[in-house]
Amino acid sequence: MLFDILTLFPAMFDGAFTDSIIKRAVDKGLVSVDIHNIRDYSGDVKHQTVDDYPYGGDAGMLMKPEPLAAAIRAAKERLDGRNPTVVYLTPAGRLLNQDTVKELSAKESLILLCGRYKGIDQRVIDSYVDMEVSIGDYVLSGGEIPAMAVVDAVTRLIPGVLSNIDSAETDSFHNGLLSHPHYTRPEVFEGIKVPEVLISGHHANIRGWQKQKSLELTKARRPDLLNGAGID
Ligand code: 6GU
Repeated sequence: MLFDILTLFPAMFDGAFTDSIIKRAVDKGLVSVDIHNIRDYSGDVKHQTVDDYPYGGDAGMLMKPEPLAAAIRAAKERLDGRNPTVVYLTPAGRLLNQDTVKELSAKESLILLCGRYKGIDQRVIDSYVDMEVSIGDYVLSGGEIPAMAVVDAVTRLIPGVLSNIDSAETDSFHNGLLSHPHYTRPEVFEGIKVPEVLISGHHANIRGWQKQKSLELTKARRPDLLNGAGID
């Protein structure tokens, strides 16, 4: 998977992918992450202007269309033959969930467009963007943190990235449910004992307990997920 990230704040990505799993994926050549500054495509050599006032007189600034279009065209040239999908990170986008992450992980390459200010000119969305994605119902200052979330979540699903130890199988959402509670040593911590079944050595009972806890937790916290998991 090739990620090409277009942003006005490339420095925000410094250190973002030096975490063990993403770094290992990059080192193994399973993914590559390329960061580009949209300002480099402003064409306005003197001022490098990338924003302007909105028509209609709303408060705040918008990202101008020309630098964005030039930055996307350049990214498409870099990814020529790799069939890039252009994803614009915006609170107005489709809410990112594990199904969308799976869909994105099947692509050959992704161009992640990070917005700032009040957003971008609609014509860029209409002409250049394939998918709009939001990471939740709250407002962030820009698409950079959402782009990092997309890179992380998508990379984890690329074959060969996760070892058995960090297997996706015990992750929340893997089977559409939240993960059951987890325990490690010591057996008694601040007077609280690890559930007996987990130290019983009885694998069928352990699996049964985990499944039941996973269902209970999902029912209590995220009942909306149960329909998606085919359980009521
Ligand atoms: Cl993708 N962008 C911004 N600016 N805020 C968000 C978001 C995206 N997703 C949730 N909040």
